[in-house]
Amino acid sequence: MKIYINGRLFAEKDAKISVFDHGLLYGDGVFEGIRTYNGRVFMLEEHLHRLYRSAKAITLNIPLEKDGMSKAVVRTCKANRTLNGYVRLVVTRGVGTLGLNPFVCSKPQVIIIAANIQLYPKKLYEDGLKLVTVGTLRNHTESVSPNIKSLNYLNNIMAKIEAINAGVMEAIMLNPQGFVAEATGDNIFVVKGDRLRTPPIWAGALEGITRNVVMGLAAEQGYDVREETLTRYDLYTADEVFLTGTAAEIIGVVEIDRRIVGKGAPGPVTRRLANAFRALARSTGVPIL
Ligand code: PXG
Repeated sequence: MKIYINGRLFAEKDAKISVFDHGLLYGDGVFEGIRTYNGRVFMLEEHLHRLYRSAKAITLNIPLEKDGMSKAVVRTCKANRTLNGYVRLVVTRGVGTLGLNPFVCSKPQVIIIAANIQLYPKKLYEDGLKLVTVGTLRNHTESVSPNIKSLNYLNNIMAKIEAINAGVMEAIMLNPQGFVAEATGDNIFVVKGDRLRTPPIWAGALEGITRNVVMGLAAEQGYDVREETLTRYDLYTADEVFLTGTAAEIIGVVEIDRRIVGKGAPGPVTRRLANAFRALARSTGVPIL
């Protein structure tokens, strides 16, 4: 595998970053996870917009314009023939001292890894996911905004640990007001009849790119799609619940806190949207070759 670091492609064994990089020392940096389908980078522009917004929010100056970054992503995918894969784009604060001050760091490091991913097992999509709501709250918007896709994912990792300890794979995180925010690396949707609801951004959800695509597809298909504050009660009493994210795409939820969701299998709305999403993903994006 060839890894991009600051404009150069390195063999995997030579792709190295300093132990004084604040990305490592403090989780000081931002990232994106992007998919390639059928030789195209899916929603690249949207991912880059979010990356630059995250960077701006933490006063990190990315040493490349968006256009240059777009070319770097495509170049890395091409070098690895990542035609159906996963791209991790990371920008760290760079090399600094053993102190928090980010302004002493030399210059941000840009890292791009293009991998041929292992998808979630097919069975998970057929059977659906079991979830629990956990005690770890999503970050308060004025602590670290959930809209910053930062390299510090401890908030989400703590929630994931709780879920795994409870015997399921994924957690639902609530915000400090007790409303549903999102899963640890996915957004959440609730279906009731022909109504689709997802928590608003202010409630602690990352503005997921898959979320936005799914909201558009669902509206096109005639569903009444809206952002709405959701409580655990809304989840327990939904016809269907599903998660959306770059890695998972769309995945049905069949159990939450030991309550069976709907009929206990991924429902028809979930399946219909998942099919529409896959069709779109296969046919759009920035070409790699
Ligand atoms: N919420 C959080 C906290 C996320 O990190 C999403 C929602 C979904 O957003 P997108 O834009 O992907 O629809 C994310 C995205 C990984 C991985 O390797 C995580 C994400 C994306 C890609 C890979 O765990 N998180």
